[in-house]
Amino acid sequence: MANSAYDMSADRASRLIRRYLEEDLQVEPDRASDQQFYKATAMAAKQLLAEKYRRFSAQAGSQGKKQVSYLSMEFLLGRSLKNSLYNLGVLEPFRQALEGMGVNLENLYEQEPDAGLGNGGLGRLAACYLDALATQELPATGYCILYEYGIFQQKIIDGWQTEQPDLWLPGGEVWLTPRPDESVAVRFGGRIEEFWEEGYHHVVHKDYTTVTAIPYDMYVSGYHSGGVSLLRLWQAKRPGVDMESFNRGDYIGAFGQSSLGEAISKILYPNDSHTEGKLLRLRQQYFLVAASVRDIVKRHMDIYGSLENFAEKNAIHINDTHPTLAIPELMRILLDECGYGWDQAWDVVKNTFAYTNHTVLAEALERWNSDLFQSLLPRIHQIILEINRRLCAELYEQYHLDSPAVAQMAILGDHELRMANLCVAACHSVNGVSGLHSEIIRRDLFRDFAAIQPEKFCNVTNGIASRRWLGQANPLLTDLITDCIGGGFLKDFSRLAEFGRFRDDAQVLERLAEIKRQNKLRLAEYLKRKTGEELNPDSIFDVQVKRLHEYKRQQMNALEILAQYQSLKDDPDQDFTPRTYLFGAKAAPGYYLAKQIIKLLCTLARVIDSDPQVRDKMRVCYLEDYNVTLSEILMPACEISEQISLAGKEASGTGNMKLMLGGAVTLGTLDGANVEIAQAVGRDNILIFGMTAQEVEARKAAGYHPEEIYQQNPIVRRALDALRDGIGGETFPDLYRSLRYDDPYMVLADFDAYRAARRESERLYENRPLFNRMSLINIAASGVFCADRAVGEYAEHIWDLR
Ligand code: 26Q
Repeated sequence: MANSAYDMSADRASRLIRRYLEEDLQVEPDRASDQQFYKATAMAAKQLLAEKYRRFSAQAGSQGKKQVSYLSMEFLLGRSLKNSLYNLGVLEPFRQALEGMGVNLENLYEQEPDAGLGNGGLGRLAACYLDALATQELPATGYCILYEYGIFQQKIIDGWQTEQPDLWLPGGEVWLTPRPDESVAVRFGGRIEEFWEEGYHHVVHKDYTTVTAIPYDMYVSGYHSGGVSLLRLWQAKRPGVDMESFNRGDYIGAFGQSSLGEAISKILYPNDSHTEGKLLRLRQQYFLVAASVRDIVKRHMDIYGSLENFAEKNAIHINDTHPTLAIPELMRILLDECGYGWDQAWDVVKNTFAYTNHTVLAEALERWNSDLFQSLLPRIHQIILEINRRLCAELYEQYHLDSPAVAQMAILGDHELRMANLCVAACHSVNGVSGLHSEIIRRDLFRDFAAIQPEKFCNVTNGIASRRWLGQANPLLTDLITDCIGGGFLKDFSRLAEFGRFRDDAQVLERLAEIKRQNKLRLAEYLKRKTGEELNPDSIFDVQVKRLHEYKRQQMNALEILAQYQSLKDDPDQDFTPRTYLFGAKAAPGYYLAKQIIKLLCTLARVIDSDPQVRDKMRVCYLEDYNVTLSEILMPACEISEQISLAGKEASGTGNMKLMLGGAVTLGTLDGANVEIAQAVGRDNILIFGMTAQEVEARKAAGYHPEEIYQQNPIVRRALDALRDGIGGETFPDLYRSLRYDDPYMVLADFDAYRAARRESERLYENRPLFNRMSLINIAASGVFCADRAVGEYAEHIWDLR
C-alpha cells in the first residue's frame, strides 16, 4: 500500500508543507494565505509523486518492460490535488497536518484551477487512462502540448455564450517540472534535396525553421499501487537566434521567427466535432508528434542502444487521428537517420502503432490539403505519398480490388491527405470505443479495409476513472457500499456487482435515497453560493451535460420542455411531478446553431422562472462553464441521465457512465455505450426510446421528411411555431427552419418516443422504492465501465503488455 511505502504521518506531512512555505514561498505558516497553502501542499504532493515515479520507472526500465506512449492532442485533467493525495493514500495525514496549522484542506482544493487541456470526452478519456495505467502498474507516458490557454471559460451573458481565455498556469504550474535538458528541435518548412552517394540514398532538409520543444512533466499516481504515469507536455519556444540567417548577414531576420514558433503552444483549438484544416493546427500536431517520437526513440536508445527491438519494447497509441503524423515521423527517423530500408522500417512502424477512432461524423474526419501540407512538412509529405503509392499497389495487385474501392481507401484523394486512412493502413490495431461504434466502423466507415484485414479491427468500450467520481466525489455513497460489501471495490470495480445483492434491502434503499438527497442539497448549495439560484431538492434532477452539438440533441430536450410548458399552461391543474432540468455544455465558439440552442435553453429558463403558474413544477437551469470540477459535484446529484443522441452518432459517451455510477437512471437512445449500459442493467432499469441505428438508416434511405411530422403532429407543430413566433420576446427562426425542413439529426422523428419516455420516468419516480431499486442496480452494474477494465483490454489485446 502506498501509505506504508511513504510511512506518511501527519508530522511528516506538516514538515513537508512548512518547508515549501518557508523555503520556496518565503512565508511563515501563520501568515500564509490559502493560495500559498495550496501551492505548498501541491509541491509536497509533487515531491512524493516524483519520488514514487523514479522508483517505478527505474524498476520498469531494469526489467525491460514494454512502454506505452499515449499520444493525444488533449488531456482534460481537471484538478490534481485531491486526486494525488487520494491515490497516494496520504489524504488523511495531510488533512490532519493542515488542520494542525488551522487550515481546511477542502478550501485548498478550491484554489486550484482545472487543467483544461481538452475539449471533452476524448481528452477526459486520456486523463482517465493515465490514472488506470498507473493503478495497473503499466509503465506509460502520455504526450500532449502545454497549452498556455486551455479550453475557454464560458460566461453566459444575456443567455448567449461568450468565451473568456483560460489562463490556467498561474495556479496550475506547481504540478509541472520543467526538463529543459530534454528539449527537442522540431523542423518546419524548407525543401528536400536527395542524392545517391556510395550506394546510399541521402535526404537533406534545407532552409527549414526550427521550433524548440521543451518538456514539462506531470505525474499521475496509481491508487494503492506502486505505479505512476508520466504526462509530458511540450512547450514551444523559438530558438534563440536563427544561425543560418545570422550567418547570411540577415541580422534582424535571425531574431525574427519568435512569435511564429511560440504560437504553437498558445492555445487549444476549442472544436470537438469539426475540422478546419488550419495551418496552425497542423503545426501543433506535427510539433507534438515530432517531439514525442524523438523522445520515445531517445529513451529506447538509452536503455537498449539499438532500434532493432523497438516495436517489441514500445507501443505507441494514437488518440484519434490528431497525432497521426507520428507514423511518417517514425518512418522518417528510421529511413533518413538510421539507414533502414523501407520494408524494414515499415515493419517496425506497423508493429508499434495502434489507433483509436472516436467519431464517425464525416465533418470530423481529418483531411489536409496536400499543397499546404507539402509546404509545411515536405519530407513527411513525401513519405506519406510513398506509403500511399505502396498501399494502392498492394490493393490492386495483392487484393485485386477495383479502382473505386482503391480510391476510397487511398490516403491521397481529391488533393487531400486523409488521416484516418493513413492510420488504418499503418496501424496493427484499429478500435472503436463502444460495441455499436466498433460495428459501425467495421461495416461502414472502414468497410473496405475491414473486408481485407478483419483481424485488425476490434472494440474497447470506454471506461472512466471511477475512483474520481465515486471515492473522491461521492464519499457518502462510497461509505454505504463499503458498509454493504466491504472495501476493495475501489481497486477492483468488478466487485461492485456484489452491491446488487442489496436491491431489495429496504434499509439500504432508504440510505441510498438519503444520500442522493444529500448530494442534491450539496449541488443546490453550491449553485446558491455561485449564482444565487435556488433548486428544489424535491424535484427530479434531470441532467444533460456534454459538449453542445446538434447530434447530441440538446435541442430535442429543449423542445420537449417547451411542449411540457405549453401543456401546463393549458391545464395548470394536471398531475405533475416537479422536475429540474439541468444543462451544462460548451459550444464551439464558431458553431452558430449550438449557440442558438444555448440561448433557447436560457430563454426557457427565464420564461418558466418568471411564470408563477409553473415555476414550482418545472425549472430549467443552465450551468455556466461546465468542466471536470463541476462534473464532480453534479454527477452524484443526478437522478435522470439524458443520453439522447441520434442512434449511430455518439461513439460512446462517458458522462453516461459517470452518471450511472452515481445512481442516475439513463433515459436514452440505443447509441454508443448506452447499448452496453442497457445490457448491464437490464431493460427494466433503463429508459430506452427512439429509433435504433438500423432504423435510422432505413428511415433515411426511405426519404425522411420532417415537414410531414410538423404537419401531422400538433404538439410538435405548436412547440416549433413558438420558436418561430417568439418565446419570452425571443425568436429562433434558424433553429425553426433547420428542424422543420432539414432536421439532420431526426429530432422530430424521435420526439414522440422521447416525450413518452420522459412521462414514463415520472411514473417510475413516483414509486420511490422502485426508483431507488433501479438506482442501486445501476450503481452495481457500473463496474465494467471502469477505466481499469478498459486499460486492461488495451494492454492485453492491443499493446501486448502482459
Ligand atoms: C480536430 C481537428 C481540428 C481541431 C479540433 C479537432 C478535434 C478535437 C477534439 C476533433 C474532435 C475532438 C474530440 C472528440 C471527442 O471528444 N469525441 C468523443 O470521444 C469520447 C471518448 O471516446 C466518446 O465517448 C464520445 O462519444 C466522442 O464524441
